[in-house]
Amino acid sequence: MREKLDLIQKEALDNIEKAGESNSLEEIRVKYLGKKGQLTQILRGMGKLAPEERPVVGQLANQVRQVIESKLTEKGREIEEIVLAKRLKEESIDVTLPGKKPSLGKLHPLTTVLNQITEIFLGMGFDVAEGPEIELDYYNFEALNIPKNHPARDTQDTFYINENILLRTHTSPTQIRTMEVQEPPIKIIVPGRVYRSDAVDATHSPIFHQIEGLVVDKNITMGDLKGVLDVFAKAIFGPKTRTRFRPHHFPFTEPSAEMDVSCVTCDGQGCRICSNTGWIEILGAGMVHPKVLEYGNIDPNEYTGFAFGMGLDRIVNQIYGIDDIRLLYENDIRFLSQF
Ligand code: 2NM
Repeated sequence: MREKLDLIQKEALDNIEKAGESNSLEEIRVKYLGKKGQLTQILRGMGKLAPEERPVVGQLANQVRQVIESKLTEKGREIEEIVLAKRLKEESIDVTLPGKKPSLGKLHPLTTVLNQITEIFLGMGFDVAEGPEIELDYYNFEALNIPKNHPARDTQDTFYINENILLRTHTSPTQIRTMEVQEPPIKIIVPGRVYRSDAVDATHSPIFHQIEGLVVDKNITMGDLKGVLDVFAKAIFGPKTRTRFRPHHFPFTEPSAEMDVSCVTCDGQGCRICSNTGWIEILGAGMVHPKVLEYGNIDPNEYTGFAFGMGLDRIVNQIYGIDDIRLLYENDIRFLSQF
């Protein structure tokens, strides 16, 4: 029995010494000290021993148990330390390495300039109105006093969906819709996408962006029009900017005008951009035609109004010195990330 216990102890210590990880230590513990373990079996079998032998063998067996247990604990700590050291080595972080910079997104130049223009008009008390891009012929043409045979209605310019429905060619239909539902005073700008059946080149795109504006109240005059648009021009192009108004014709305004600003690039000295004139045409405007007010359910004997419209794309190109409208629509990140 003694020899058997000696053998168990020796074999157990041997196995513990060779154990590599805590998992196999647990196996060893079960094998010798567990419920069905070798040492436990011996203690159970003690009943068969002579009474005087029992305490001796019992003491010895307990000694063996203690030796195995303390060896298991010792080896367990050893393995823990090794595993920890290994982890610390593997997971060490070099805090002196440079960080990885996430690349930040940017606003498209069209969005940046639209935001600036919107802020300028909000500052003058305007609201922003928006409307559908798919419009009725009635709102896009009829209510704007564009007669049936007007060249602007030509299928060459307009994307028709059917006889009555089209892609809006300007944002003015939203002005009519606003007049229909809102009593004056009305003071809105209407930014948005518009569509014209143009071949793509450096200055044309079938989709482009407009900002139009409408002011209707009692006693609105051409002086209000000129004042608002001059303030706008100086705010967006810089305080030294000069403006001039030339007579023009639009079916929906009377009288009508175009506004030029002193060339942003040469400050009016004359350059390639302004074809040596010192001026850049920036928008169309005029006093809202009485018939158009009537289409909007507004009495032209009681109210007058002015309206204007400008192409956002051209203004963006002026500000950033871009000479090809296509660059605004190709979404080439190398181009866009410059702004
Ligand atoms: C322009 C030029 C002049 C304009 C007129 C209206 C409305 F609906 F009130 F009659 N909206 N926009 C207008 C006037 C637009 O764009 C070059």
